[in-house]
Amino acid sequence: MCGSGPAVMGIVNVTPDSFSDGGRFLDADAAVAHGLALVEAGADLLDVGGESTRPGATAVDSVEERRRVLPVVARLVAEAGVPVSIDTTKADVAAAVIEVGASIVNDVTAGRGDEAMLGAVAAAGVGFVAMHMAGDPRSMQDAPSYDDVVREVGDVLVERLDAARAAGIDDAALAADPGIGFGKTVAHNLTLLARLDELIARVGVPVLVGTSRKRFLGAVLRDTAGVVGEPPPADRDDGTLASVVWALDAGARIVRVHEPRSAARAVALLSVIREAAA
Ligand code: PMM
Repeated sequence: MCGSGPAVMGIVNVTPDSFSDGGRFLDADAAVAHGLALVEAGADLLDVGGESTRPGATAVDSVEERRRVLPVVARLVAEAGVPVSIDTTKADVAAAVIEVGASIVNDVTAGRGDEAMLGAVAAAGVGFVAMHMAGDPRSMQDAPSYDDVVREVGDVLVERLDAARAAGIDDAALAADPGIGFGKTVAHNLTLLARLDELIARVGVPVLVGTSRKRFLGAVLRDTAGVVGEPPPADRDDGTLASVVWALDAGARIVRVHEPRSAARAVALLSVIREAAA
């Protein structure tokens, strides 16, 4: 699914309740304009979502989810000039959106949420991002617990990638994602980032990392580096950038962000530094 260098995935949430940008792009025109602005700012691909996965979010039925995302994906496929991914856990939503041109399915349940998902992706021959989540968005932050978070997240990802291959998805179409913030404490998220190189070596497919504006950044920044209190999501882009640079340096192939300009510049700069080092 990946080209030669790392790619920046811009986030387009067509939802009333996403943690960072909920309600801002619920209208299709606003969502399309936002997607185009993300590409202008440096996004190499776009990820469109119609159901919030934030902790405690309520589920959306597939009729409403399709109503939100279909017109936005169709127009972005026509106008944005970059691949468009659909962030969904439902096979019928994925199939409908693939019909209008989406070329990647990003599933936060890695195919566990809908037993028809892997078959639908295989039949369409599109890319598939398998993300790790412990539990579901309603319960995942209740009391996350692991003996060794990197090993256990790796075990699940390896199992889901095997299931995807068994369903007929091409190896070259796969990516894996540790699911930062999905059933993890602040310490679990930091450990996953600290040992990202180990996880990347283990899963053997390109790895996508999504830290953008997430709560663990607010928690880490609270009362450090001159920050008093926990900065809200909109004030976490500098923390996001630090984590993006770390993830890229560890070998992440896709970073999923709300603000692609600084991430795209970090990709370019890291590539020049690597060339100078070679
Ligand atoms: N995070 C969110 C939603 N979808 N998909 C992948 N693959 N990885 C993530 O980390 C991820 C995701 C939550 O963030 P948002 O509500 O701002 O989209």
